[in-house]
Amino acid sequence: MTRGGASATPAIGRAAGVTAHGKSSEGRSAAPAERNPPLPSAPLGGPLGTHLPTEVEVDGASWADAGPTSGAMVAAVPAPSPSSPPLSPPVPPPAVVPAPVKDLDVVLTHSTADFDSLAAAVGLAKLRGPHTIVVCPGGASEAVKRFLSFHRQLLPIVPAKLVDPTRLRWVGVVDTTRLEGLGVASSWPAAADAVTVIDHHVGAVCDIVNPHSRELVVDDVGAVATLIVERLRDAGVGLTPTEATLLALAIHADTGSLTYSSTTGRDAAALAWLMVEQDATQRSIAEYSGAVLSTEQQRLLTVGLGAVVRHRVRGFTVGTVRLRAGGMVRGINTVTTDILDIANVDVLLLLFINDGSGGNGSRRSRKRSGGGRAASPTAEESLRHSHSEPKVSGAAPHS
Ligand SMILES: [Mn+2]
Repeated sequence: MTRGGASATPAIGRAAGVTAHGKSSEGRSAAPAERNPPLPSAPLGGPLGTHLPTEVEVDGASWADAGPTSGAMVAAVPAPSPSSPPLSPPVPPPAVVPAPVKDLDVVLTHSTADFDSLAAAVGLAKLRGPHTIVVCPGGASEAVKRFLSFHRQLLPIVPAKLVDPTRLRWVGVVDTTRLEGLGVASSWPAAADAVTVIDHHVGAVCDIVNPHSRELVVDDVGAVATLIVERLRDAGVGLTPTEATLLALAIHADTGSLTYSSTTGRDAAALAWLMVEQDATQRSIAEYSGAVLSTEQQRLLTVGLGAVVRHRVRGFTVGTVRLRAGGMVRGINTVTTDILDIANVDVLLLLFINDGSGGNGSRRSRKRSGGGRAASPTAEESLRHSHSEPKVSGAAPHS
């Protein structure tokens, strides 16, 4: 029997009821329960969720009619008279079944969480309820780390190592449909009772599965945060300024402040709602948004997005693009990652041609090519001195 998405909570409730029965029977009916032989253990042998329907069959109609509480059940069983044949024995409470406690609802970002993934995760957790936590299973981008250094305590973010996967009841995944994007948490969706995947990369194959229930939502909008904002708005959920700002940042980041060709009117409407109806802070948005790309990075990003050629290779969408500049460009890796994210391809091969006509000596420039966003000169300085991190600008996992 396949159980639907609503199975998790009822299953927990049923398990709790069974436990309550066992406890309450200690006083009045402990002795009869001991006299009666236990039922064959077959119906109880399966994992939680599979034994429950069988239990209903064993109990029969009179138990169902008696209601859920143990008191009602005890009262409903007529007292045996000496002449009557023995009743079918009251079913001893299966309180000894060590039902795993499934009480964790978790939303996952993808690895190296960007603003869109983090914001959508925070928003989806808000929709689910205050008990829901957010896990970034593979770290976060530099810009997101900067934002979190000030705002983490206001968001329900929990380190992955503190989560016990056996307790997962529901897992939400945002901004990716690929298991490989979930890093150390890639086994979590299958371990939960239900999974919800929400993404905006149309055409990507979803390999995130769950044996019980999977809800998959993929819609063609500029930012997945837009899909979450629409749900929050429709549900009448009010946001904190931090949440509203984060969601606005996500829409700014993934739509190039509503300029990329992937932008839709829904992105603009969602951003407007965050600014007008909620308390998104414009100053914070300006501080953390895509304005930190240098002019040259912005130019290459715009040119690159328009020049991506798509190829279908063994089920994957491979994008190729050639960019040319008159000298080395700082943070070309950031441009590459942005193109990969926004162009909706699984793999991106980017060829950057340095015409050499620029003023920068190539040796000196190469040393600097590990820099990220241009507006962080201190970070770039430290990169020059600390380590020369190899940058893979040709291919990166889909996110
Ligand atoms: Mn996105």
